[in-house]
Amino acid sequence: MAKSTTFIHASDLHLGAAFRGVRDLSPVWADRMLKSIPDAYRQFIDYALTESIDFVIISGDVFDSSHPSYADFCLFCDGLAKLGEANIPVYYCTGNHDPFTMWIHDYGDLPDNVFMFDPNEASFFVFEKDGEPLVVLGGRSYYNQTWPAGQDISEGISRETALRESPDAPFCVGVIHTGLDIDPTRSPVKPKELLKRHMDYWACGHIHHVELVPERDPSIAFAGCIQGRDIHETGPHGVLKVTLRQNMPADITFLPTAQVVWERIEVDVASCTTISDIQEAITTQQFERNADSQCQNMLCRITLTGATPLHRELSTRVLEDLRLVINDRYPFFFIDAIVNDTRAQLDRKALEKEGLFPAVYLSTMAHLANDKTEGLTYIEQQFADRDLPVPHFQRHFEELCSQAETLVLDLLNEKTNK
Ligand SMILES: [Mn+2]
Repeated sequence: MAKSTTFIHASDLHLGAAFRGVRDLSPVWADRMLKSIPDAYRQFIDYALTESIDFVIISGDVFDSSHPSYADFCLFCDGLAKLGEANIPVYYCTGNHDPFTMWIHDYGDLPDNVFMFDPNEASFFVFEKDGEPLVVLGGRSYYNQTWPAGQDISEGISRETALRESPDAPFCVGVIHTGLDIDPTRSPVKPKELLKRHMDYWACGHIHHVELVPERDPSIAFAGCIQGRDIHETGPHGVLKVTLRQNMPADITFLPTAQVVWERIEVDVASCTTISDIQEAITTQQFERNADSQCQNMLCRITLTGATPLHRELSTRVLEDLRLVINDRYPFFFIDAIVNDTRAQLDRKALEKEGLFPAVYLSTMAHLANDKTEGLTYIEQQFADRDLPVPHFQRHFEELCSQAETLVLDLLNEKTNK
């Protein structure tokens, strides 16, 4: 009979992460954020207890700091002990945020059901079910906060080495904390190299969103963090429930754990004629986005876009009032900032017809945007003349030209309207 195994792959719990910045805006939401990581962790443990799994993998960065608080250590251990009572083993590697040297000796031992991979070399554990070996897990922990350049964290972990531990085990799983080829600063590994090792699944940590490689029939997976910590970690966050069956692709299901979801929302206000229309447009978009997010609490940053006659009305004061009014109305949503990226409505045809300065400016810009090489050379020369490093703007050249044109026309327009 074909064998199978089901486990939960979690990573990047970041217990103890501080939510700096939110407290200045709202103590209520700062408290909600502080509770969000412990609650996301409890949700992950609940899944592990209720989803009929064989074991749990945690691929590093359990703690946000290399010196976690004793309270966070106890929180971690309480969850692990619950898994222990249910006979669920946990296979765990440390990451760059919670390296092996820093906390392991100070606070006490982890419960007996927890197996930590060695930071000095590849190490292996065998998971047995009904008295027979089912999975060999091979992994390596971070020893320090940095991984030595030129050393391969996955070295020595392959189907071949894993099966030396237990030749009859049908499944082999790797556990590492790595930037893969996405973040070359953290123990990078080429995906091609990992795929050559013929493991059934690589449970990876470090990238804070779900990433499956290759996209079809993935055997390398990042579970992402369990709770987004700031506006750079938008969207749902959770853990992966993975089922491996012999000669079948891995079956991977996302289980949400985030208690608050961060979102960036662009709201096109071109059709709004009053500030209260804008308020309604923002609220509509908030509800639409929330419907997809599998999480009630949503912290969002709004960017207003589009050409609108209200462009000049949207002062910092008005935007702040708008933010406070909307935040007061819906207790489950919070806007941390409203960014004004709208532009004035300009009648380009009329400007060109007038033949005054704006017309000359528009034709110069059209010429510049058409000849990318000349434009780039000119801009690079301007940076060089000022001894400034040249930023990587080549790919965004057209976008920058359009933004520059809008900005200048806006400024001209403001001057003439004063
Ligand atoms: Mn991390």
